[in-house]
Amino acid sequence: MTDTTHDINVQPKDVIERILSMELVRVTERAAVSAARLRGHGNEKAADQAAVDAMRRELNKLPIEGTIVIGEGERDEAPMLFIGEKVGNGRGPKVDIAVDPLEGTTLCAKDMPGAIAVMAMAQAGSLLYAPDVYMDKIAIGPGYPEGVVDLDASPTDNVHALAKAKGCKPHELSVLIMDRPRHADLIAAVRKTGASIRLITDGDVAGVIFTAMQHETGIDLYLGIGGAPEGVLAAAALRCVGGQMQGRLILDTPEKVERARGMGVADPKKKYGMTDLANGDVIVSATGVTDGALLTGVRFGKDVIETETIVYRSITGTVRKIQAEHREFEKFRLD
Ligand code: VTB
Ligand code: MG
Ligand code: MG
Repeated sequence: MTDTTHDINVQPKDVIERILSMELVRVTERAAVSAARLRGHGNEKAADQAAVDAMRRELNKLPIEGTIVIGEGERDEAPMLFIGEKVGNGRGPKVDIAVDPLEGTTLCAKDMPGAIAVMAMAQAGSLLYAPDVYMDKIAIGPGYPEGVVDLDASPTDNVHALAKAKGCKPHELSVLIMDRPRHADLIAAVRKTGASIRLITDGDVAGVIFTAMQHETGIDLYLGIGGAPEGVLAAAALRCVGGQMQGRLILDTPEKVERARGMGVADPKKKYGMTDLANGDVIVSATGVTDGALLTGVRFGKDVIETETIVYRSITGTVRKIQAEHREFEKFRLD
């Protein structure tokens, strides 16, 4: 590969074939179309299963020796592309793969905004190998001094520090938080600063990415606890566009600590920076299932299926939106 790099931390030998970007687009397109057929049918599991099956089938066509390092887990009893599963045809580079075939199963089942099919790929050993537990996260978009916010600072301090760095008042900032009872104290603390809060019911991969699209979304800061797989996927995307993110696994039972240890997590309290979560040359692809601020959902026409996909590549910082019209429907059949 001879691509110039905008990321000085990545060595040429660690660059993965850029042609794989297009292959990832195909994978998330097909997962999204399969899930979207079950959009609005009130059945999370069926939609998730359809996305998983389509994603696995497409992944296994790729010229890679892939390992799923971030997959579905026991937490939501999802039908899994499980952690450790080998994917690809085995004739290509060794890569780590993080997937969420249907990020926002409830959003899809209820046809609410923001369901996506998403995956990331990087050279083997580059993505955090973590169990499907919760993760405490903080994220901001590009353009701020390193360390301006910190996972271990109070929400109050973070809001004030960010406002100062942006040159505005706290009440001019907008913070995105998942609407959960576990965030009652966090929400109260942020409200006290005067900042605005956008609550989302689900979908914090996009929620984190929104901080890097401030001019479109209005979101300055992401705070709170969501899934760890979603944390790694979001970090991978944020790596490509700049921004800052930190995360900490929530290993609140001895059993979770053990599980994480088995996957190489020596320090259960470790605070992960963005490159601890996703390192090296990362490619991320996401296709809209339902309409959302990041992506338009799948459209089923009489003779055409339309999809919208965003694909990120860290080594060059290139972001592409790919609008596709599919006229061969056979490729979406799952049998
Ligand atoms: C989180 C979040 C995801 O599901 O995993 C959430 O990261 C589940 O959290 O974006 P709860 O157990 O609190 O419902 C999503 O919202 C969608 O997968
Ligand atoms: Mg999922
Ligand atoms: Mg998810």
